[in-house]
Amino acid sequence: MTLSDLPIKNTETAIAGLGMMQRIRFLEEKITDLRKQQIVQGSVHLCIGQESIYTGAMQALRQGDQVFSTYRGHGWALACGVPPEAILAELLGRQTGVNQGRGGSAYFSAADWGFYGENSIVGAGAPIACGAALTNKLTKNGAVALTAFGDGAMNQGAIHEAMNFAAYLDLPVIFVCENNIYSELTPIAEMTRDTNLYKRAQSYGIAGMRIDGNDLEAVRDCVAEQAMAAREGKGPVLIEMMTQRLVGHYYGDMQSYRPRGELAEAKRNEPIVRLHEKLLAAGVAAARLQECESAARTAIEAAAQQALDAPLADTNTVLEHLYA
Ligand SMILES: Cc1ncc(C[n+]2csc(CCOP(=O)(O)OP(=O)(O)O)c2C)c(N)n1
Repeated sequence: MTLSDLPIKNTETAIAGLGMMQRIRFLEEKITDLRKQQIVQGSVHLCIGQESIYTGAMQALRQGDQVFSTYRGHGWALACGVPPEAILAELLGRQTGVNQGRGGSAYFSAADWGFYGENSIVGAGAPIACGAALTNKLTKNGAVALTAFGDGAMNQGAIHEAMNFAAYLDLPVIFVCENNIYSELTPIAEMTRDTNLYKRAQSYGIAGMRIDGNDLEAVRDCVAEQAMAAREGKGPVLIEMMTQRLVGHYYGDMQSYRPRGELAEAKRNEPIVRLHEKLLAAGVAAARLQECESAARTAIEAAAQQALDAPLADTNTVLEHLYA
């Protein structure tokens, strides 16, 4: 028996988690739809299939903690509490967007909700998270910084520098590697000799572990335990969360690099279906779960309408917030 086969521990928290995962899924599907119609423009990276990572981690963190994601960050933002209408308005270039349309899909931030931002430079969020964690340590504010990145990013110099720096100074950083087994279109197994990425933690003298990232409770429990350790001054940790994206690397990616059958297998293991089945097995009524799904769908539909009805960003303000 693995951790993922264990029965649900806390039904109400799991139902809340299911609702958040569904909101993320419907948000991403809505964005896909808007991108298809070219109402949303430009590059879009979706996190469909990886929702349990954001939801589980944010069920474990607390107010005041800081999150740094990659360009695949809509799910992190929503799980941090950023309102969906503000995320959608951002992607639609509306005045009501979290950054009034300046950030778009891949570069927005919402510090009021602890979401310190996306970053399209692979690996670049990790050193910035170290800066936040250094502040946390020096001011003794009790907060932890979580930085998330992909398996491909593990081969970036910035990640190495950040882990070494955080380890040496015992900084409260949770390094989350969302291992979806591809870096853009290249499998991780074709880029590195040992694909057990969590083992690299040992060389920095910090704890490292691999967990099932598609299991909401496994993610929540692991992040909760590691956040507590970090708050106690025990330093950083590397958590490798195994997952799969169920869509292309970016919108429009035909995924011809995937071996036959891989996607079908990934769909059988996807986090929303798995949690749904677990909750039914735990005796939760199907009608309750149906209500949960309908509420998520209605919330995202309403948010999209609100965002579409909002005025476009004011181009006269384009030079605001520039420092040079
Ligand atoms: C420094 C840098 N190098 C290359 C790129 C181009 N690039 C964009 S996404 C990506 C793949 C990253 O893969 P991974 O870290 O596994 O994250 P995932 O996209 O799977 O979430 C690459 C190489 C970039 N944006 N930044």
